[in-house]
Amino acid sequence: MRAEHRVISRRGFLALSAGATAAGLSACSTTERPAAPVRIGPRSPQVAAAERARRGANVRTTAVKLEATEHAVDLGGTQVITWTYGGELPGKEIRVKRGDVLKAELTNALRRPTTIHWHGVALRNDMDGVPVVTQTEVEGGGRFTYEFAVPDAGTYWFHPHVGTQLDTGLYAPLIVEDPDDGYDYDTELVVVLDDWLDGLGRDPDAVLADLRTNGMPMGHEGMPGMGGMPKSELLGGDVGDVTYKHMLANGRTAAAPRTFAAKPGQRVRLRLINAGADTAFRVGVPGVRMTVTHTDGFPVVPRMADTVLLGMGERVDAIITVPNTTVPLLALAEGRDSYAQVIIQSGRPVAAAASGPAAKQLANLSALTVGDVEAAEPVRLPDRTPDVMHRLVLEGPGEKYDWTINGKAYNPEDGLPVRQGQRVRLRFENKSQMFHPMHLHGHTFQVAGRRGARKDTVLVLPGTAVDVDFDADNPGQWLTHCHNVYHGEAGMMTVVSYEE
Ligand SMILES: [Cu+2]
Repeated sequence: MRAEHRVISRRGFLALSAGATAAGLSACSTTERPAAPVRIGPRSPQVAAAERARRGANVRTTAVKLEATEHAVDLGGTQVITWTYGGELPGKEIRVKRGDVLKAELTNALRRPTTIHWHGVALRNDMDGVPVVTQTEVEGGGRFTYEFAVPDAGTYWFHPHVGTQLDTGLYAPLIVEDPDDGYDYDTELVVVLDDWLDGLGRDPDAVLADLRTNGMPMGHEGMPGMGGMPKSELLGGDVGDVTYKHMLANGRTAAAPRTFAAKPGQRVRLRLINAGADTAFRVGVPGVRMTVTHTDGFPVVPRMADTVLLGMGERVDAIITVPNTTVPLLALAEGRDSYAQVIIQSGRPVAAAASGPAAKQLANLSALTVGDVEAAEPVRLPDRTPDVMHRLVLEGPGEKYDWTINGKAYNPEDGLPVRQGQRVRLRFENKSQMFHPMHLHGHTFQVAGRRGARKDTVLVLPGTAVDVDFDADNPGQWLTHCHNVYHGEAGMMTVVSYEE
């Protein structure tokens, strides 16, 4: 059966790398076989047609230039050399309006290949930034222009999809405004959260190599007292695989945070983005309740919350009313006894170090998770029985830190076949002892169950299964994977493959 799905479309699916081609083409070189399904590749007419349908008559184009470049950045008293977009950490925010075309010209000034993935955006497949599957990598010194219509408003972000580059400084927010969204707020605060190790004696590639060489001795095999990673009740098991020196909010450590000037009574729309590689964050403002309005860019039935939990890749929008004293917005690295912060200054200045006790208290408050929220009525998927269901059994870590889906490590030639027009259900079944934030490219699914939230990244806790439904309305080849960059690189990725 599987061989039938290994066929490479003659209609322009990208040439695979030499090793992959040998395996893939041998399967379709036998002409006697019955006609095998043909993949709808990134350069197919179906992808072009979907893009035409997204573009209005007088569409506005926003043009930006992005340079991926090695640069020194100041984490707040700690200087590191890392990889950045334009020398800034996070990279400069891109802001467009719903329906705009974004034209982003990437110059790769790194000595290594890279790409950009536009996380969460239902964009044309050939601009999705996945090596082999949607484009060839942009070599060091090379350029690539990403150009696509942005159909949905919301809080998005972008990052590379090559190796462990996500765990460097290559990330930035992409905010898509909807002028008519009707939300009541005065100002916005975009907060990008990150776990940081690069430039402090370890780089992400070395961390992955170490995990691969030595396996995963810590925590996962249930060896309490062996110096393993801590566990979190909220995450249902291990909190991560990697220890980090710093947690960052908008590029700064908790000891030297950024300050956001606000006035008492102002309503602030928080746009929270977890750009971490291995860390879930629990976010809140002590003494101030939040009204959660969006998950992964899409509106939800508003919910009050003390804190919200964000897995890697997830975003939450929430509105707060600024109190008349200066307060920190705290992002606790879930289960790790460390945090990042942004100071919301509406009164007298307060020392950054003063947040410590508040962080401890915040950890004891309730946390809102995606299971608790419902999609807002206008974005609910119509009731429909799925036409196709794919199970994705998530397992790991193997002896050499292998993380697998259905027993296999990532191979871009394998795929979960779907057809345009189908209602598709993915069932993520986590049989490991660590949570996996499972991300689907190019679509915003609905967490199944009663009116579940629309999302593109969903936390799947150990020993649980999560069903997500989406309408197959964006043809192409789309990665679905764990947004723990180490799990993804160690195999926990596969392709949702539109076929003719
Ligand atoms: Cu994972």
